[in-house]
Amino acid sequence: MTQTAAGTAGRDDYRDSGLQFPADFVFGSATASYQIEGAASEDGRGSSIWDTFSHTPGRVVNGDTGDVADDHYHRVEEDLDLMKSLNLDAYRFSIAWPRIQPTGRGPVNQAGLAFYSRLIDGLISRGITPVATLYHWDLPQALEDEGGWANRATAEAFGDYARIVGEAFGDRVAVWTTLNEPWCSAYLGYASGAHAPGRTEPVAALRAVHHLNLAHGLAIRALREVVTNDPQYSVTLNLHALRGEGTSGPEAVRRIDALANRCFTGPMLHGAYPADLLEDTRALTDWSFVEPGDLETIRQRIDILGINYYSTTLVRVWSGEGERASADGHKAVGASPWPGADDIEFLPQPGPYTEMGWNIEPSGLEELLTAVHAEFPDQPLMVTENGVAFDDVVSTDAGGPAVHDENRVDYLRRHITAVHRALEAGVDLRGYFVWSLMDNFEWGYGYTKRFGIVRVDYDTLERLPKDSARWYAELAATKRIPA
Ligand code: GCO
Repeated sequence: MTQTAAGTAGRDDYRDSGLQFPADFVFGSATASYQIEGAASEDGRGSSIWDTFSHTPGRVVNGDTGDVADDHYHRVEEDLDLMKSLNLDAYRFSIAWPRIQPTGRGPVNQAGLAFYSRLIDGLISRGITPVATLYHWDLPQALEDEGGWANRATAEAFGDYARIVGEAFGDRVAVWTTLNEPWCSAYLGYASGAHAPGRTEPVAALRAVHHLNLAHGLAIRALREVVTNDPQYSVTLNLHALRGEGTSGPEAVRRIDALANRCFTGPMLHGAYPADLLEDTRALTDWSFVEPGDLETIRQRIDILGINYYSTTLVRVWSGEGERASADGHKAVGASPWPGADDIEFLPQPGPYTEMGWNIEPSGLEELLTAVHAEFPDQPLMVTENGVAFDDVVSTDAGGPAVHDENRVDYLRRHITAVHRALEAGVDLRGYFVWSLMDNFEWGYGYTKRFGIVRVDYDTLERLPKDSARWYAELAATKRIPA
């Protein structure tokens, strides 16, 4: 996961067309429950940490909440038809734990199960493969009240929840993903406070790392016991594509690689936390919350490692002079998300930039995939998120309103070219999911950032496929990068 300083940047611009993907390569799109569903207090859904957080003044831009979001809960049939019209091979969605167990434990809310059952059946009947994520950040608030992910019992509750969902859908889901981006759950939720539950406790963040890892292992174990089809198991990580600056670059990369990447891949795929991670964080914790047997539980064979990629991260060790650079783009507002790494600088990177302020660097994706493949040669990979927020403009054409988002098409073309290059380099890569199917609630940024290939008008909730959606639909149908 560690990249060299210069990388392949500048080799060329990655703007290829006509590249052909294998016939069985999956092109899908991804969403998450809290970002699109709305219906936050309907049909017995319990409250999640994101309900609490978004309803707390000052936490989310404009005070936006997911109360209505894209109203997907009520428009699921229309959205399924939309997916079909975009020729998607697969759809990656997440299940809201508080819809299934309103307080995170105990009785099952049948109406919650019924909603996802309809969604899954609707996908299958349209020939779209269901890829279900068990946790995309909407922890039941009742579990946070007991300590949240800093608390071991949350991982155990997650195993029970996985079993319930596995019993309900374990005859139909093709790919199970335990967690989405546990890095964000742990570090943004418990260290920087930029995400729910908004805590700024570095030690709690490291405990959360471990309990999320444990939750992953417990969930796969529970699923394996109850499913009746032959699904693939996976987890999705936002592995950081790191680059080092100057002579301290390699040391800074090693430190952040341990906190960002190897703290998950270590226990999940090698069966141990990296020694240097334990050493680097020694002043904060002795990691005695890792109990005997945990590492065996966490290390489960997975069929797919999901990787989310948006941009690169440039680091060096702070010299101690002047102001410490903290241009850590990935949603890191608030306190530092990096426990024990206060001396690491996050440097501004060359543009162009997206509306999130993230640098656009397709070579980072190619390098990341190649590096992960080199470390885990037998592990099939999937890009489970990649995409871009831009300030879209609705133009009124003769044929009606349209969004001519050439910039998004360009971003997708360049990153899908990078994916193709990784494939050619021998990486065992099975698919690519664009983030996102439609504009949605972008966490701390509320509705101000539009990642969709389909526009959502937040007044009328109407869906309008952008030009990028048409481009992507052609790619999905032909498996060839359109001109
Ligand atoms: C993530 C999440 C998505 C985000 C997307 C854009 O990567 O943070 O999986 O929920 O919306 O990444 O920030």
